[in-house]
Amino acid sequence: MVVVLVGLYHYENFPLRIMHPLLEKISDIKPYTIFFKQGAQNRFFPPTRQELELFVKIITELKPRLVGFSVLSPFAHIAKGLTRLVKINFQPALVLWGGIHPTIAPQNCIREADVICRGEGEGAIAELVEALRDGKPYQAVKNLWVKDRGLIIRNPMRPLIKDLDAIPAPSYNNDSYYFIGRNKLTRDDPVLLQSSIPIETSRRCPFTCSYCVNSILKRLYRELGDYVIKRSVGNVIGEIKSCLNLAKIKTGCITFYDEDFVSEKSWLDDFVLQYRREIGLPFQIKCNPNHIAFDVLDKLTEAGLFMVNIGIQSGSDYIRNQIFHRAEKNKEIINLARKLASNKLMILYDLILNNPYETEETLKQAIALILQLPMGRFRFFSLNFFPNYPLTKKALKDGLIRPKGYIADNISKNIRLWKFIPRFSSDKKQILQNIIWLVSRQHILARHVFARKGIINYAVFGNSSGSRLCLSFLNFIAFISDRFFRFFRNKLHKDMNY
Ligand code: B12
Ligand code: SF4
Repeated sequence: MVVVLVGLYHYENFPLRIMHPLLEKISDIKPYTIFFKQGAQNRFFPPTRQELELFVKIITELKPRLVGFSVLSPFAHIAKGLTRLVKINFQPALVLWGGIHPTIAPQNCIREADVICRGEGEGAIAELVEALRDGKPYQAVKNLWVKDRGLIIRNPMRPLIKDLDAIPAPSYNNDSYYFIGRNKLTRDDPVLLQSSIPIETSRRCPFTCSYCVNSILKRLYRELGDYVIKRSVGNVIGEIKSCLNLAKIKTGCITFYDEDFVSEKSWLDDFVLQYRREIGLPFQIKCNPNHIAFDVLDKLTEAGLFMVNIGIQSGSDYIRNQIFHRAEKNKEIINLARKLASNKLMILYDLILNNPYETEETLKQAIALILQLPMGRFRFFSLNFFPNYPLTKKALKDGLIRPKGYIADNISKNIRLWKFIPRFSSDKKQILQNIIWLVSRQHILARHVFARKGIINYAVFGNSSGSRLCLSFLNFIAFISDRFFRFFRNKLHKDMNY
């Protein structure tokens, strides 16, 4: 029996790369995975006609009994379109949606698919395919919601996986993978040509930021087992080694995608020892500024840590603590960043803009914070409101977003929403955001020319007509430099035809 899994806009896709080898182990099941398009630096282009035709061609050739989509909220609209294509072109296929979007917004998703999976998918998909293969009923499989003769059967959730070592590691270079993108179909795994190997050593995160899925999952999974779990160090090292052994890999480093890499101290001690001895490649991690001890950082630096991604998210303690439900203060962020710089580590700062809760005052605090931070790269995210997140509920209650304005379909239709783009405007908040973009994006120029000469402080914090004029000048510079860089970037992406 053929099963086709479909991933959207991300070739790396851990969940499908784990589920695919898991399905391979089940007798008489032949899985294929279509990785449908790749996002490019926070930009997601709609599918082209050729790409949709390629998708249909694969589905009609493979004739699957089950097509399982992995769906994040921003791509629900794309999943809906592809589901329709499956239904039109190969009717016998049962369509299953799994992933974060069906987990947090099941009511919306069951309208589109025959079956949805809430929460972890490994156990549920294995039971579902076995039932389909044997012609047995699947209506009672835990974690699944099933449409059955006009009714929706909502099954309870199963316990969380206790032992991550017991499930397959993500698989690469598989003969049954298809990659659709840039109007072409390729069979060679593009992830193996990247300069970095993506690795995840754990699931989930102990925190509950109001704009993050953990705030929902922690509640949903309350009775179902340990929330944050880690693979054993040996298992992780084994995965890295097998990736390194794959012929095509031209890797220079490892990227650990864990939401909070440093969550377990004894695990880290063991990791440092084994990683240094057996792998030794430079690696990067993400961490919560409030959650990493300096001695841990020293050990990781010795083991090869070269870059740390920290979430600042706002320059205001009030927004960060009260609105985003994150505990750290500016003081702690500055201390951590200085420690990272003193360890000679590269820093990648994350900042969320276009947040309706920010005020002129809090945006000025962000500029003051950025000017105190050691040099680093910044990534800007435009705040998006995902279904049922605590921040979304609050913003709806506070009248800052409209019930129809934030839904996932709209998110995916508006590709620009993902990026913060400086706009020429006389609105003071927009101007201050443009200056934040200028100070951090063009960190070096801004630091060495504008900040050193006190121009930024004069423009942002002064109250004279001279400072207002200066602010307008910086606003103009931000706008022009964005247009300048965007012209070349767009040209590059157009040429690459994502
Ligand atoms: C790591 C990560 C990334 C990595 C991905 C690395 C990789 N190699 O896959 C990077 C940095 C590239 C990334 C990018 C993005 N991410 Co991200 N990311 C995560 C993170 C932290 C972990 C995801 C993960 O790998 N979990 C481990 C896997 C095994 O678990 P899982 O994905 O939940 O899958 C399980 C179940 O959901 C289910 N399942 C999943 N798919 C399917 C399919 C079927 C058929 C079935 C039955 C079950 C099933 O079974 C899986 C195994 O049990 C999550 C936060 C989180 N805790 O989910 C955010 C998260 C998924 N990201 C998010 C976002 C918004 C993005 C971006 C759009 C950000 C951007 N602006 O660019 C892009 C989109 C990329 C894309 N097209 O997928 C949001 C999605 C919000 C939402 N409501 O959908 C999340 C939830 C964070 C948040 N803000 O809440 N991300
Ligand atoms: S620290 Fe990061 S991963 Fe953890 S809840 Fe907050 S935003 Fe989500």
